Amino acid sequence: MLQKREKTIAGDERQTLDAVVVGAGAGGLYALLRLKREGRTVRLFEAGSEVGGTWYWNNYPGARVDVPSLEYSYSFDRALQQEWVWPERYSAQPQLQAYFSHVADRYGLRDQITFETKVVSAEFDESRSLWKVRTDGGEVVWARFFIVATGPLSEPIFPKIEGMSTFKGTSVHTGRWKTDGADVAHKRVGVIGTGSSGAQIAPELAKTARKLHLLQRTPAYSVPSQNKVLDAQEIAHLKSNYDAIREHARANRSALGIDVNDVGAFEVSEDERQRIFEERWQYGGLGFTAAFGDLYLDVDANKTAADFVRQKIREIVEDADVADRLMPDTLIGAKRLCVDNGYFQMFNRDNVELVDLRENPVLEIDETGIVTAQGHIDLDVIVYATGFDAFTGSILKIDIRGRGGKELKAVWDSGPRTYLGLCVAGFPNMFIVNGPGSPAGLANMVTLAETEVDWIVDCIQSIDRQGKSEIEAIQEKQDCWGRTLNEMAEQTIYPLANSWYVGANVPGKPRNFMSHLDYPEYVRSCRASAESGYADFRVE
Ligand code: NA7
Repeated sequence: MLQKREKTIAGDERQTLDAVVVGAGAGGLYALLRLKREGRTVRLFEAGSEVGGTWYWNNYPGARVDVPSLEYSYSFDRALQQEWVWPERYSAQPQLQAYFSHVADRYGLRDQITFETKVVSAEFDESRSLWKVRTDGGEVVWARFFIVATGPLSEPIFPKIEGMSTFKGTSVHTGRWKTDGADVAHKRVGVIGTGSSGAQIAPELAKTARKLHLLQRTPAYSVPSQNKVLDAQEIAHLKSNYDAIREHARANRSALGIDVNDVGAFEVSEDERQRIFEERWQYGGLGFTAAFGDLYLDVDANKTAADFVRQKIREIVEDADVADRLMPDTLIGAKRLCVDNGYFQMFNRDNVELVDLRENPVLEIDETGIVTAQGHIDLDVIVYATGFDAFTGSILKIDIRGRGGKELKAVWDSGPRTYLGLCVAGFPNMFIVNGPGSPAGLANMVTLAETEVDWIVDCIQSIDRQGKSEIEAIQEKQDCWGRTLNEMAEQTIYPLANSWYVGANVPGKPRNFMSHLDYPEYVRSCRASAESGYADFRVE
């Protein structure tokens, strides 16, 4: 599609693009690539100064993907798959960043990317069926399609603690390490948070810090990654089976090559159950909670896995009091399971101290550290590993206005509502990648990004072939999609935890389970929509 130039009422000439994409992470990059291949005019705006999204911002020590790298990578080009070498089973952030950078170079994507630029607003002009997109640099661009690929875990949240701003040392959020990073060698460090980020960064910082205090509000379940360097033979073997690896992954709810054991936890003897858990623990990674088919469905079954991990913590942590305080008492997996590289082992170091915030809450932060009920912790660095305003945070930072000037923020007042996780009623020609209502957060995010972007680009192509100008989600279909998501979630343990999956980590955020739980089923729904010629949408 050639770039159109038109005269505005005021007589100035302006460009109308086919699409504006926001975010140069896995989803945004692939959207740009696909649209370019279709000959579309596209611009991508990225707040950071490089591509990579999550893997650009989260460059804290110890940052590592928690699913195998061979799977957490694009599949659209077999040549790319074969060329690129993932040296470890679970890649560290620099390798992931290098991969996305390579993709941007290999497919010539950089010319269309404007870095260090945030999209601040996007408004749908109904009279012209165009999105008016404004950046923080004051630039205004018009586009037929507006593609939001800002990532479900990209808007960091900080706790509200009195005196935070008075701290004279270094304060840094794991999700903004890129810009605010800290050198902790020989320093006194406080890490707040025990989710995936806290469990990854703390053991790494503890290696060089003079003293590391880990401030824990809720004890976390964590399983070892059993990460390893892949040798040449292993890499060659995996690559020669790439198609089968992808196919196996795509058949799983998580779009990951996890072998799900369909047997129930109580269908086997106690000894057999322990053997299976041990085997999964030794193998490492998120497959631990796929040891039995009912761990996410049945609270008693879930407890068997939780008990196993609790026993492991007792075995690993030498100080019994510390082990007691590390003991999780919630459901395992209902909050995202941490995958670590020596998290519990870290507590055996002399320079590490666990601060249990349930018995010893934070009162305030002052110039020199953190004041808890039991006294003052002197610190040089405070690391906030306190998570993200998931799914909606980064989308709602943009002032998005759809039909009739309606704000997305207002439409999502009681929680995000989408159709297929891709579109929102009242917001024609807007698409979200890895957004709420899709399997984002629970499925392989790169595979999901490819699935969604392929759907979006095919949809755009189809609209043009049909000679139409707008596609918009239908309210009733969207309501039905929301009910389906809830029904799926209610059969599981997910809604029972105060996790980012339900928005409970952000004070005041309405509680909604925001993800779709079954990637293959999700793909079937998207495919059915496309095969019907988008009959489930309003296309005009
Ligand atoms: P998470 O998983 O949301 O973890 C955030 C952690 O921060 C968690 O342990 C929270 O405790 C803790 N937290 C949050 N606010 C506070 C306050 N006010 N005081 C003390 N502790 C607090 O974020 P991550 O960045 O670790 O991981 C996000 C995802 O990225 C992860 O799931 C992977 O998919 C990759 P809480 O449990 O709420 O008591």
